Amino acid sequence: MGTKTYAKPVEEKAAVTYQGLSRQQLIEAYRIMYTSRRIDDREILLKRQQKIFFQISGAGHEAIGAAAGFVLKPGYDWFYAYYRDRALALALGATPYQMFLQAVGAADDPSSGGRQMPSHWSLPKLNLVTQSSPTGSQILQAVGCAEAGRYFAAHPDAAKKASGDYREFKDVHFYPDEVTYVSLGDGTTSEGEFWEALNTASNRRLPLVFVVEDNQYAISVPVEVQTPGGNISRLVAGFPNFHFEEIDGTDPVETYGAFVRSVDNCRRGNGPAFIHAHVIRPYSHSLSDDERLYRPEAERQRDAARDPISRMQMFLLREGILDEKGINHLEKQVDEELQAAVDRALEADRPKPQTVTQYIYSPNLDPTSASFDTQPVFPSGADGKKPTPKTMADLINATLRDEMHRDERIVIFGEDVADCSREQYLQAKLVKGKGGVFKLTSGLQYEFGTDRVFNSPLAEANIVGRATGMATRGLKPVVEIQFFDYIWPAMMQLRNELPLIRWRSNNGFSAPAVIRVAIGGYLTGGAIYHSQCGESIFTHIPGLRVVFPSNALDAAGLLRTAIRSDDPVLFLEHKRLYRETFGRAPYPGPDFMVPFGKAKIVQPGTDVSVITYGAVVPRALQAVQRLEREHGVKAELIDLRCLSPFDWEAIVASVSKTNRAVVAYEDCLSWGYGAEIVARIAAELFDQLDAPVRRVAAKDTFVAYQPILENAILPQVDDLFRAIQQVAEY
Ligand SMILES: Cc1ncc(C[n+]2csc(CCOP(=O)(O)OP(=O)(O)O)c2C)c(N)n1
Ligand SMILES: [Mg+2]
Repeated sequence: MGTKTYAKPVEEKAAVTYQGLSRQQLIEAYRIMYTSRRIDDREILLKRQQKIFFQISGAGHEAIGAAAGFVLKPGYDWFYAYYRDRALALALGATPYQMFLQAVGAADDPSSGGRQMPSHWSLPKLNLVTQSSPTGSQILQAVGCAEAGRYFAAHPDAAKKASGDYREFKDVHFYPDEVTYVSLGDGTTSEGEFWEALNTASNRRLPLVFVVEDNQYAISVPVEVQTPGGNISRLVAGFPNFHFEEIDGTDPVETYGAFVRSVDNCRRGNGPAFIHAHVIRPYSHSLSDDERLYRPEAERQRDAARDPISRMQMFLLREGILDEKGINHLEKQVDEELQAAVDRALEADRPKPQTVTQYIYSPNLDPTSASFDTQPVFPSGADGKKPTPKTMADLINATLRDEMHRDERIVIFGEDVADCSREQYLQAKLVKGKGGVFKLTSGLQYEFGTDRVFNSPLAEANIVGRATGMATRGLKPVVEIQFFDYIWPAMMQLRNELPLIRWRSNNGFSAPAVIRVAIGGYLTGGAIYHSQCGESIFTHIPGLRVVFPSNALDAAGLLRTAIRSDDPVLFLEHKRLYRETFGRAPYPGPDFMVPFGKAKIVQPGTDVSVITYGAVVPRALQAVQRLEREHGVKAELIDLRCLSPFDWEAIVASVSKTNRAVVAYEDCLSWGYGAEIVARIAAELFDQLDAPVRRVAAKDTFVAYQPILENAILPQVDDLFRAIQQVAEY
């Protein structure tokens, strides 16, 4: 281990340091490592006694945490630490008691209030950011976190508090030379998001330390199955701008040296670092795994010989840093502390069942409230004439522009959203710039600069993962997914990360980012992969607000609400409506907002309620107008505008009046968004109904290219007309 000074007499050794670590620090390192291991042992016992419900250990990985803890600063640097980083959490300041509180699922578990498994760290004061269980989903968020620190350093005013929106509840702190730590296992390097993160860290030279804790196994799968050639260092060596280290991660002294060099490199702004630490996994993967099923005894013995706890103990003895008595004393102290912590945790209050819905959304800012309900202020037109109506695309662009002026925390990125990544072309006025495939972000990079509006790599998880990390730090990313059809690579982030940050950390962290997505069909030629809907997949996710405007004015008002809100929002923009004549409006001014969860009565009526949203709204309007003309049926047309939350009260009011309902949507009929509305109507308004509730939606197939097929698949005016008529006349 470390510098070989053991031949020297004891007196001389007092002054000797070990790669810069003092003898006192080495004792401290041992205390942390031993504590970490003993917590695992205690938890294993507790699990066997059925006093806790899950256990995963940091055994074999302790030296990394102890070493990193001497180099990185809690509350200053940022930490995305995976489940084997118990020693790191201790080194940063987490207490054994806090860990046992999580293990028993106590109300006062500071990481999650009993919501997450043990070893899923979240301690806001330490900048230890809430972790989840999917392997690898932390890495892109760490990239976003590092980017946020850099952004605030360049835009310090953006960090200031402001009232009237999410900023009131989102304190920002940053340091110009801060570093973000992210760790993962050898198996996790197989996840695509790992490579997407390397890409951006490298390209942007981010102050980010990747730590791969290579224990040779991902549950039962050995490293050579994950990593061609068996060594991740060799594979990543080609990434530019990195500082690389490959070390024995069971040796705290060697590991410390690697961290000193890596972190120094990051703090100087040279770029990211990659520490590949070879460690061991002396216990099975978790208590649900028995490694003897796939690892022979001899291999396990080889690992055991490298156990960092016993090696460190031997090292301290050999170096004369602690004698046997000293070691025994330290261990006894730790064991007593742990016993007391376990006893207290077992007695601690458990969470109350009625708290389960707390912190799904911001407890501070309610986007359905009256403060988000403001009146439009239209410009006066030239020569006293009415102002020119603008398209939905125009108004979204104008809203983004005004909000960017108002709030310097807003950054915009995505595929093709910049005017021109080679900004010298823009500066020399050689090109006009692109600004999005639908031009929704046109001119924004030109006006606000490349650090506020920029292109991402062609990688959707990259976009959403980074946005999540940025939003956790207090930025307001308003990112774009170019086509809904391609949102799926980001699904892990959208289903398991962004909307869960607040709930799973028991309000310790939040990530109110806005994801704008171009959605929908009726494009004549859009075909399978440029026409998809699928909003119900996202309204099924608690914690995510889902908005789907049908016209320019609502789009402007709802987008502003989305941006100022304290919750993550999926903002669905129908491509067919971007430039439609239907629903154009003059710009409603820089403070116009539409609250979430408030439907709009597009046309009042008494005979049947038609509940819909998005591009079906103009089609349903045609149908109900024709129905009135030809049959004298007065249908009430309701545009939900916001899908989660949705305006149940408006539906109740309407159906109580008409006693009949049709629910229409563009997506496939079965399991679609309308199913929930119809179920609620059936359950709660049964007594009011004079006819069965009908759904009108797409056929349960894919959207085809040939317009004859597309028309047959997507719901048309005629389909709506017939269904509404039948229900009205039932
Ligand atoms: C995305 C995802 N797939 C599968 C799992 C189940 N799982 C949990 S840990 C693990 C192995 C991780 O191995 P590695 O990255 O080497 O970390 P180690 O546990 O060895 O430290 C697997 C497959 C998961 N949590 N997340
Ligand atoms: Mg592993």
